Amino acid sequence: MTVSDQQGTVVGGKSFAAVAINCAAKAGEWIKSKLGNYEKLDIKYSAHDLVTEVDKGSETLIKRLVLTHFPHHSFLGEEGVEPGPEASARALEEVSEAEYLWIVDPIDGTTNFVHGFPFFVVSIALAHKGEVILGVVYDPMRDELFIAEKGKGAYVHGKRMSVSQEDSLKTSLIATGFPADLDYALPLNMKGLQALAPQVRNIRSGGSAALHMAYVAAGRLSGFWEIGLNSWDLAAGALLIQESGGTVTDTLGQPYSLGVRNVAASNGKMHQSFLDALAAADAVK
Ligand code: 2AM
Ligand code: CA
Repeated sequence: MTVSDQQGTVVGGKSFAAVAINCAAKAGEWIKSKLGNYEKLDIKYSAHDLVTEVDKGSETLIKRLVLTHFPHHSFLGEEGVEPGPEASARALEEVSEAEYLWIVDPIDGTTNFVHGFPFFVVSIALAHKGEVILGVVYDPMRDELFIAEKGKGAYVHGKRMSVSQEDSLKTSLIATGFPADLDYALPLNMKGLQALAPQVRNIRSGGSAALHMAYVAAGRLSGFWEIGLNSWDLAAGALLIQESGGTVTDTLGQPYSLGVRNVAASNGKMHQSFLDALAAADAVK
């Protein structure tokens, strides 16, 4: 590793953060221009799991830009991996030795994109030896860019973010998702939903895990949980929350790592009640 690498920059080049912002902005603008205007829709895993040529194009754009700046870095993108949890785990395993790994969801919220529901983002994270050090989530419809660097805080519109203050379920606004996996993830998530709905202030489900995570970081949601997600849905958002003073674990309460699929993220203050309620409903695993 060169000295300049340790500082997060390359001689004559851009910082990791500058490249991530550039990628997210370019991909986001392009995606927005394609809203209601794409040609091909493919079914990946089931009719609940969609991909368009815009997902693939966005990933290619980001991958090319990242590798132009950092040719020796590794890249893990949603569209480069076969559907299903086993393939995801294998893909993560294959890059587990990477020193620098970019983890990219070219459109998080593809179903929304397909239907024209304006709640989708580009999510870009960089991990160093398995630990996320940079996270960018960009919402092109609202032109909101959420960014965090490890140890340096998290920002939206250039303003420091912090999580919300609710310290009980009954004052909390939480979010979840409805997973595409109908055998395992959806039924488990529904158990949690059934149990939590009467205990919290209310529940939202916007259809983008990465944007829900960004909203927890920004204090707009008290918490978010979902079963059966992938590393690219969570990596950037997890750092946003941690750097905003919140807590990210799996639904069993284990600390966040790239392999987490069942996530519980919150402002930290209601985290234990959140985990306890999910556990009491037998909705954690
Ligand atoms: P996507 O839009 O990138 O597919 C909504 O519940 C969340 O689940 C979204 O972040 C969505 O990401 C993700 N998701 C959709 N299908 C999935 C699948 N088959 N496995 C894991 N996550 C999925
Ligand atoms: Ca996704």
